[in-house]
Amino acid sequence: MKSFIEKSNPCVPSSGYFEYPFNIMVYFGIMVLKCEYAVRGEIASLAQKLQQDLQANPGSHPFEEILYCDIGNPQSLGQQPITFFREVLALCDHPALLNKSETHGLFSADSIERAWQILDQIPGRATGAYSHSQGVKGLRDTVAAGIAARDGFPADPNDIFLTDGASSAVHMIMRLLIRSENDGIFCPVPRYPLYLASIALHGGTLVPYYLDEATGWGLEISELKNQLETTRQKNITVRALVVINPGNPTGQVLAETNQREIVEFCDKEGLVLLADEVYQENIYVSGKQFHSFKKVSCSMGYGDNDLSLVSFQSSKGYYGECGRRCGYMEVTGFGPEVREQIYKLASVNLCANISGQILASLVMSPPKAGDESYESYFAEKNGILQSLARRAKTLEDGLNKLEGATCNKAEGSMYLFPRIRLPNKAIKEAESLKKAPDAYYAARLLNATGIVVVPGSGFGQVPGTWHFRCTILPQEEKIPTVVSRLTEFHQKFMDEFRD
Ligand code: DCS
Repeated sequence: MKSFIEKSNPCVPSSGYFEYPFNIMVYFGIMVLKCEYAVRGEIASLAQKLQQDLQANPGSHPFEEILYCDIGNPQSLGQQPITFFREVLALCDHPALLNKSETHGLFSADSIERAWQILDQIPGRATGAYSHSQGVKGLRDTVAAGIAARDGFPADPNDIFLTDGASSAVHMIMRLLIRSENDGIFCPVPRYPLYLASIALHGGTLVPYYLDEATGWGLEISELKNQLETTRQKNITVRALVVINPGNPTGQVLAETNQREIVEFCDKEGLVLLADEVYQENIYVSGKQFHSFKKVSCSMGYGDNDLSLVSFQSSKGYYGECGRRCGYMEVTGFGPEVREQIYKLASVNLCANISGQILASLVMSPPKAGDESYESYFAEKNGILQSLARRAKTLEDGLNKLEGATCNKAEGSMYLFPRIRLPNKAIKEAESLKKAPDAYYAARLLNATGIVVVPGSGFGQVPGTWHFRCTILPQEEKIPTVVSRLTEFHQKFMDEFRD
């Protein structure tokens, strides 16, 4: 039987994109073909294959286990969920437990109380039913109250859209903003690949602005101005600016003064500010603090009609509930006609999953002083964050000791993004294999050590520079092994290709 692709009709007119085989173009949208997502790329597939090899044939590779440093997925590497979150989720999903006397010995009093509150907010107390497309109103009230408590400025539940992770919120906004390939979205380089993928899927143009590695991945307004001017000359209308704070893959935390400049720039140039703040609680260095763009713009006196701002939050955070697909976006500074269109887009998906919606409300309103869970909640949270800070430091120090490598601090988020200076011979070898040099390095590293990282080329980087992204997430006791295996591999690699 012929495959799906082989059955394609060769008579379909060409769209002018010659980089894809003609028969593939016939069946798949060009936006899909142009979409790339490096985090689940070639290296991830190789890791999966090696994992299967090790299971089927222990001893078949020079390492016993795969050390995943590629994806920001803390619970897949053994991080334990926050007890309070899970208790409330379990009780909401199985309310019959609330009427059992044993439950009071097993669950904390505040998780029982919170579960009742949440169930009362959900029509029919049914967590298996669709909700309002923007999310359950009572849960949005809680999220808005949490934002107001965080920022010291009011938040309106009608501005909150609960979503299946931050990704679906980002797609929704790209769909809204992009009308044609003449619409551009400013994105940092390097940046998390979701933005490249989503802009491609929606047929727009990614307009890069470069973060300055030499100043700890600084975001310079002069760079934004230059890139904006160049882009306008190409007849591209830049509609929005994406800022990822804390950064992925770069790990930097923006200073408030810098954020003020960014707000002013967006205001002056009429850009929508897309603030990706999914790592807002993952901060590891004293002297750095997270400030939401909502707070910064409010403190500058910007009112609702002065700046169009969308802020994204997610189930990632320090709690690492990635698979729960919880998220929200807070949408301010748009007129009612635009809001109506956003609501329409949300309705096309019917609603976000209810567990994720509940989790969003818990993340933004954790236990308070006096609640039974208060102390254990903070002990769990601080335990995770302190361990991540130690892991980040050990890895950063190890990476900075590699020949020719330099690595900025992970001030926040979950990643380090070291620059590696590869010998010319290694670059030539990679090119002869039609691979980006950092992808070649990452594949060699994986085959030799079982360590999985993501090549820098998937995030964008200054041409001619090479990097990789390494998460700080392997269990703390495994971090020394990651450092020692990486160090040994790197030295051998450099020696092999020394000019
Ligand atoms: N924004 C940033 C900066 C991210 O890092 C991620 C996920 C998302 C949005 C999407 O989050 P949701 O899970 O809420 O959709 N980060 C990916 C990464 O870099 N590794 O794992 C996932």
